[in-house]
Amino acid sequence: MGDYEPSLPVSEKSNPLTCDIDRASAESIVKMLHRCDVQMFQEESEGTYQRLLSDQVVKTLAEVAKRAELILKDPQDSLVVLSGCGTSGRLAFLIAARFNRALRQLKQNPVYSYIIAGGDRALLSSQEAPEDDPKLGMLSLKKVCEGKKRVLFVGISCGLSAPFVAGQLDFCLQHPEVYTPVLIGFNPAHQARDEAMPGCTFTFHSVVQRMQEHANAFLINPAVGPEAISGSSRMKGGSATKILLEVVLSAAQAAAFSRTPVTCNGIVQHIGAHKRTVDVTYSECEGIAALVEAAGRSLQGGGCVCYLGWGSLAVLSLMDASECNPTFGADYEDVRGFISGGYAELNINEGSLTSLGPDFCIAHEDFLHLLLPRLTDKDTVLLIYTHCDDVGDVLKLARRVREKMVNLHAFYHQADGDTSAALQQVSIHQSLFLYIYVSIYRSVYVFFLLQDDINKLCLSTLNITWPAAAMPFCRQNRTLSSVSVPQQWELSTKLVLNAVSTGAHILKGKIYQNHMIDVQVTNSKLYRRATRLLQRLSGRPGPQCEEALLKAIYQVEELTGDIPSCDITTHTHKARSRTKVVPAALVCLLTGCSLVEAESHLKQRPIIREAVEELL
Ligand code: F1P
Repeated sequence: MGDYEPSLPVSEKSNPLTCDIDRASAESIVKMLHRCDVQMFQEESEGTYQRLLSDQVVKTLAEVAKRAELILKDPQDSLVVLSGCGTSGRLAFLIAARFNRALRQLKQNPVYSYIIAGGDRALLSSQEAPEDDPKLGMLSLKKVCEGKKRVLFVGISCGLSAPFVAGQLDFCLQHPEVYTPVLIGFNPAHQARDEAMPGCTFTFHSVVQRMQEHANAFLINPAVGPEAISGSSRMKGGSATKILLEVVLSAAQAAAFSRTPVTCNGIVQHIGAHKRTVDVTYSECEGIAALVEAAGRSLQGGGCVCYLGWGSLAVLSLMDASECNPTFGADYEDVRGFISGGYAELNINEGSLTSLGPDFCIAHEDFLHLLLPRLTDKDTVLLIYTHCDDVGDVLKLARRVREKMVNLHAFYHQADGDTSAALQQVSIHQSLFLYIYVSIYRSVYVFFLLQDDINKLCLSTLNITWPAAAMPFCRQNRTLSSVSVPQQWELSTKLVLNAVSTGAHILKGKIYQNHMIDVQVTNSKLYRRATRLLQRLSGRPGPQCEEALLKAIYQVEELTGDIPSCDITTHTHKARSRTKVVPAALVCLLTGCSLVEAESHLKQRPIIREAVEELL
């Protein structure tokens, strides 16, 4: 047990800063998350792994930005593809969409494409199994790149572990005349996963080694420290992915269209701006904690949490909600996201997915028809927007919600109100200046009036105020400035929503110390993590833990027939329809009881942390 952590990759280790997060108050949880997120920007010290700001990382970021710049300047038959699984794929979508939008505003053709394992439904729900399929990864890359002569491929796997991404990277390495592969992840290269993959002669580790030897392949793999909840790479892994992609692609766009060459210094500055975003966000610790508490109370009482968002912040809320199922074994109804404008606003490859069922109904209208009639004061509704969104529409929705329930909260981003500071930045003809000044003044005034009405309807309001510079010009800022306002808002929103959903599940008792006990065992990475967790908590040897896990997955008291000889894919497929497998296996290991007894023990004690603690 003692030596199990040193052998783990950074992304799977438990974080000493959060070892008692399961007993912390909402406010302490938020403070711990802040300390963990700050670790992303820690400098490299002797004997430690390279970090976000290490020279080598910054140099590689600059080199990749220059490759992207070449494509932007000569986009004919070229593509930049961003690809990943789970959160990594969702971020690939978010960033590709934003940078394509910026290109369209410049009257350029879009060059960015995204791939997510499991297709577009994985943007909104947990589809963990396709992540294990390297061939599927390779085929989906081939399809997206059909007919292209030059492709910059960015594969993202926070743990340097997803077979889907390994298959794509291997394909790129085999076709260097077309593909330049880039890998983003947050473990040192030697910690890349070295486990055989179905139908492959390579492992993730061997692909990384080949990339290291290849002059035309790039590895961006700073360590960002262990996650606050062990292995929850949606948190820091996701935030750091977002930062890295934005830093590279913003630098490339500025170099291609604003005659601002890519420099290491520019890259360092941009990363520093993201660090400030983290600090500004967590300076509102009390407001975030109020949301964590409200959401926690709802989940504890069997209620749900609904995010109602506008624009790209709504996309982040959809992402956060979709991650609660695999991360905490939550039901899809526990935390749900909705976006103003629905699929038309989301604009995904496969169009509307509403035909897949109610879990894929994501518009505010769907919320009003399907969910609101069922909501009570036990549930929490959170409005998520910025002062650039249609605040009148926010108010309308807030009123509809308040007719039904009181537990309504708001989270919005806004400038610090100093419009003149913003205007000083613009040098234009005076009458036009005056016109803009009056328009801005009027819109700011209207915003404050509407905002005041919204505040009165809400139990709590988290308002993050950002430096005024250029703020009122949000629409223009949705373009190419190196540290654009939407990037700040988005990162800030991601941090807050991750804190809300993680904190709420901690308060619900889903976490023991800083481990997710009720993790879904739906792919090979999660299967291995579950087995390790059982080993750690029970102190029993690995094979015994795996046996207990399999019994819980297959719901049998003895492993008979061909179960032990089946591969992990079969096990994880079976586990998709099962709940509480890891807690049940743990109870069996700790007490020696039967599976039926373990399940009844858990039924009587629905708070998993308490059920486990009682036995430890
Ligand atoms: C991909 C991923 C995570 C998800 C879960 C399963 O991880 O889908 O996004 O939260 O942990 O794995 P990675 O390939 O980016 O390491």
